[in-house]
Order: sequence, then C-alpha cells, then structure tokens
Amino acid sequence: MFMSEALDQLCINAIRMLSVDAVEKAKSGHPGAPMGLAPTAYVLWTRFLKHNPRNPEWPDRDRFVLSAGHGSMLLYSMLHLTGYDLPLEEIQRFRQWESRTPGHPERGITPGVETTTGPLGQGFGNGVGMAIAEAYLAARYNRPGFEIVDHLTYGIVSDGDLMEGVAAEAASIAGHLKLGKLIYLYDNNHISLAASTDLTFTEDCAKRFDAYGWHTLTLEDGNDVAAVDGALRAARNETARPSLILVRTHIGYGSPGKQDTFEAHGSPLGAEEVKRTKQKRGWPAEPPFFVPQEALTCFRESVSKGERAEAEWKERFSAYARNFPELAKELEQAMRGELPQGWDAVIPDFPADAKGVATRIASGKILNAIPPKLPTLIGGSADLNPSTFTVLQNLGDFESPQRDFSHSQGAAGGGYSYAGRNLHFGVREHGMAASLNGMATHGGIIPFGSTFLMFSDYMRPAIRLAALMGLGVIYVFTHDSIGLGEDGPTHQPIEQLAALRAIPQLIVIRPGDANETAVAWRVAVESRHQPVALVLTRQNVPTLDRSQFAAAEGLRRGAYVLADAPGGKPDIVLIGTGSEVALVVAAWQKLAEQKIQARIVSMPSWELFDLQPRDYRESVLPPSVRPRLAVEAALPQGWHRYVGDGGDVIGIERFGASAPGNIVMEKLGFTVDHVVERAVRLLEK
Ligand SMILES: Cc1ncc(C[n+]2csc(CCOP(=O)(O)OP(=O)(O)O)c2C)c(N)n1
Repeated sequence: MFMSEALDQLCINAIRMLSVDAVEKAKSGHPGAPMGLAPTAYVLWTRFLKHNPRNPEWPDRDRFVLSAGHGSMLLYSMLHLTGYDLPLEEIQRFRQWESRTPGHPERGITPGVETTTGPLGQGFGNGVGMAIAEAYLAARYNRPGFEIVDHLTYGIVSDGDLMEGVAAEAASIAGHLKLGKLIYLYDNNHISLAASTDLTFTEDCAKRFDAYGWHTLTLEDGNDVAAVDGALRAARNETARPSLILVRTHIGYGSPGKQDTFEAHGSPLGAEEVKRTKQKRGWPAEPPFFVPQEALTCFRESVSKGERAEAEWKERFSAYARNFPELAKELEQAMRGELPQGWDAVIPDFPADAKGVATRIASGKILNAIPPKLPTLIGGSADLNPSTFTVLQNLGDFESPQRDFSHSQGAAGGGYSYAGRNLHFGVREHGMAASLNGMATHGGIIPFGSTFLMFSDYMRPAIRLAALMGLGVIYVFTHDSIGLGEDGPTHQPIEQLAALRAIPQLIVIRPGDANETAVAWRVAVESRHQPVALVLTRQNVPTLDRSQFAAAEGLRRGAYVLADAPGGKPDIVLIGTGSEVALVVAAWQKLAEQKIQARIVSMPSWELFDLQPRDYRESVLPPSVRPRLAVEAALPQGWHRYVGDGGDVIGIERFGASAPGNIVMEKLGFTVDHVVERAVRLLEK
C-alpha cells in the first residue's frame, strides 16, 4: 500500500471508530451507516466539498445534506475531524441533554449542520430546494466574469430516503429542472431498519433516476476510494442534470459479527463486538475516541484550504461589489435575511366594499405589489396557480434554459430561465414543501408555496420541520372551508386549521377581509425565523369599512376588538376568524337591535395573540365577560381555551358536503340567525 493509501485508510477508520465509540457510549444510535459510508464521506469532505470549517456561514460554501439523518454520527465525525467548532467532548456527549450532538442532525444546534434530518426523504427534498436557491441567485446576481454565486449541493441518501414518496416528488422536480449542481450519493447497502431490502425495495434505482432525467453512476465497491473520487469528478462535470451516484456499501462494515445485518442499523455494536471490530481493522482497543494524529492533521487541512477558498471568494466578491454595487448590496442584505427599507410601501389598501373580495384574490394583488422591492421572494404552487392567485405576473418562470417551451401553456410571463421567480412545482405538495425548506435554509430567498388548505395534509411533515428549524417559509393555503362549495367534502377542510395550529412555532393566520390579508402578508414576510401559513377564502368576503371598525393593523396582535358594545361594557363577546368575521359583524348588528350589547373580536391568529402580554389579552377577552361565542367554519377543537367554560363555539364536527358554498354554510349553521340564536342562548344560560 502506498503511503497516501495508508493515510486514506487511517482517516476512514478514524471516522468509523469515532462513530462506533460515540454510539457505544450513548448506548443508543446508528453505527451501521457511518461504518459503511466512511470512505464515501472521506472522499467527499476532504477532496470535493468546498467549505470552511471556521465559517460555516460562508454564503458560497457547498451545501451538504445528510438525508439519512439517523447516520448523524457520520456527520458529527466529519464536522469534528475537519475542524468545525465541535470538540471531542461534544462527540462524547452524543445524544445527551443539551449536547451539540443530538440524535439526529438539527440545524441551529450544531455548527455546520445545514438542515434538520431524520424523517426520511425530507433531506432529499431540502437539497433540491438548496439547488433551486443557488440556481436562482446565480442567475439573478452573477455577471460575466463574476460568478459570485457558484456552489454545489451534495447529499447522502439511503434506501429509506429513496423509498419515501417525498423523495420521488423532489427527484422528479430536480430532474425536470435539470439542476446540474445537485449531487447525491446513495448508500446502497441493501439493508434498512427491519429487514434486507429484497423484502421491500427491489426496483432498479439507476433506471428509475435515469427516467427522472438524472445522470446516474453505479459503483460496485464503496470502499474503493479512487472509484468514489472518479464518480464525484464525473458528477461535478455533468452540469445539465442532477447526479445520483449509487454506491454499493456494507452496513456495519468491518464488524465481524454484524456487517451486512440489520442489527448494525440502529443499535450499539456492544462492547465485545466493538473490540473485535477494532481488532479486525487494526485499531487500538483503547482508548475510546482515539484519533491518530496523522489522520487528524490530514482532516484539519480542510481548515487552511477552506480559509483560502473563502478569502479568494471574498476578493472576487469585492471586485463584484466595485462593479455592481447595487446588486452586491441587495445580495448581501438578502443573505443576512434582512428586508430592504420600504419593501412594503407598495402594498395596497382596499376600500370598503359590501360585496367584497375573496381573500385569495386580495392576496394575489398584494403579492404582485411586493416583488419589485423584494427580489428574493420566489415561489409558486402545486399546480393550482389559477386558483390560489400566487402567480407573480410577468416575473419569469423558473425553468432550465435548456428546455424548449415554445408550445407551453400556463406561463407567468417574462421568459423561462433560472432567473424566473415563479416555481412550477406540479402536483407535488410534499416535494414542494420539502424544497421550500431547502430554499429557506440556503439563505437569500424568501420562499412561498401554495395549494388548497385541504392539501396542507400532504405537506405536513415538511411544515413541521420548517417550524422546528425556525425557517421563514410562507404557505398560501386557499379554499379554506366548506365555503368553497361544490367540490365537496374531499376538498373542504375541517380539521386542517386545528392540525396546523397544533404545530408548535408555526404561525397560522386566517384573515377576515382584504385589509387583514394585507397585514397578514406583512407579518409573513417579516417573519424570517418562523413559518407562516396564510389561510384564505375562495369566496368573497366583505371588505370592512375601517372608519367604522378598528384598523386591520390589529391583526398583528392576533386578535383585536373590531367593534365594541357601548361604553366598552359587553354582555357577550363574539369571536370570528376569516369568512366568519362578516357573519359575526352581521350578528352583532342584529343583537344590537334586540338591545344585546356585544363586542366583536376578529381573531385571525391564535399564535400571534398568545404572544401578547396578559393585560392586552384580557383587554380583548375580559375574564369578567364569560359569555363568549367563537364562530369558525372548522373543527372547534382548541377554541375552548379562548371562550372558556362559560362560552360556546359554532364549528363543524362532521365532513362537509357538495353543494354551492352558501348552501353548505347555511346547512351547517353558519347563518346570522343561528349565530344570534346561539348568542341569546348563551346569555340565558
Ligand atoms: C419517515 C420515516 N419513517 C421511518 C423512520 C424510521 N427509520 C429510521 S432509519 C429507517 C430505515 C433505515 O434504512 P436505510 O435508510 O437503508 O438506512 P440504513 O439501515 O442503511 O442505515 C427507518 C425506517 C424515519 N426515520 N423516517
């Protein structure tokens, strides 16, 4: 063996043993994947990945996603060994309380972890989003001779990832978009958690990805360093298609008793087996967490290499900034996640109008007013543009310049290129949501995605991760209730609002009219560290006369008094959200005729309201006024927290029905008379 080959093996074994020892000490974790993948990760991280361990935030670094998040110790080993701020003590505290090495990689906890992974398939989708973000920013900001956005997105994906539907959606998107700077390595080890893959997963993945339009390469031996190197080179040279390198690996490689068995997947090897493994690989049995100095020195070259690469990029960026000061400023600001001054000066005001407008249509108008001031706001829908009103008119369609669109329909206008700001996700809600997360983690982008509220169910796993990561993703969910009408119960959301509200750290906003929708968009764009779901109607709702009712700015506080009883002394509080605000307004007027003093509260967002100080909350919902009636065309679950023991909720505890929206509303109790009747009954109680 040549010296350099011996050093390669030493480094590779260092990755393996560090991972094995950490899992062993934690008495929990997944040693098998890191052991099999060590050579692949070694080649990728030391020879290809453009990164600076001293600055994990460097904007033009290559992105790396470990989609098979259960193999977290592989990533932590790479981060520690190559010199990130992840000392050995943290590796020794793998999976412990408040360590920087949680069970699965979590963005924001460990320097160098780009995205939170663990739910299989999500990371695959995130990487696609990162590559979309790179392509967009490169197309918008690069100038000839100044390629200041120019990096790759790498990922390691597993059998589980490729089995998940979300990966199929994301792969299809990436292949269609010809994202040539996306390179995934597939840990083809024929073993999953509970079985060998001949029981579950027997399709020809190379053919499958070929059919998606990917460039595929098959490696027979994942321990062949030169072959992995060659494949990565070939993948890097392929710029017109994303690449999948199928690497035949062996789970638990080197463990005499557990290699190639599913027992190596998710449990510590056990003290005896660790000893035998180390012996077999010629590794000292003691001490645990041993890293030979030669190996560490080799890995740590990443630091000087990374610092040089970043310094060189900074020089190029300075030259760019001298030539294109405006663009440079814009990009820097976007990468910092800051909003340009006055970005929202252009958002329209809507005049009072009894006939009104659907909040989805108001949203479309608002959305189209913002973009010139906010060039990094990009997004689209899962094939529902004509219904969700999320097209950015004439701002281009995000597509590969290598495709022919001369016969295409459904364009937003403005040309097809990676500078297009309209993303066509196709009927792939889950892939859309996972990509949005990747765009957000990439930085420099304010991503939005849209579909019917009903189909938020198809996005839920990714929405949850956006919330967990604290990403500023915006969801535009239209057709928000039975009020959508004829499409019937399959399309009429009932429990979706409650289900979204159940996700911690997600802000859900269901604005009551066009002007609340405008404020809701402001909140959504300003929310750079929390996802926001805008929940909008298909049907018209009156635009309230704000000279008669309180200003829509009240939406910022989640709930506000829209109109009050004389002297601010209500007998009853009526609470409405979205389309039901108009209903409680009408009921309030009717109650007044019967000399019943009511207050109306518009409550578009529980989450924003919960953030308010107690005295504000009690000023809106006074504890002394026990009769409170909430009206919302959705599952009432959760409302009792706001209406209290003395209150009542008009909601829906069944599926909807197919009929015109106003009829379904009426049949299910959403009429002025019914609201009045229930209010009176509540007062009599
Ligand atoms: C969405 C989702 N479903 C189930 C799991 C539980 N789980 C973790 S790893 C795994 C499968 C492991 O197989 P593979 O992806 O081939 O990884 P390997 O065993 O090769 O490490 C499963 C089912 C998960 N993490 N995410």
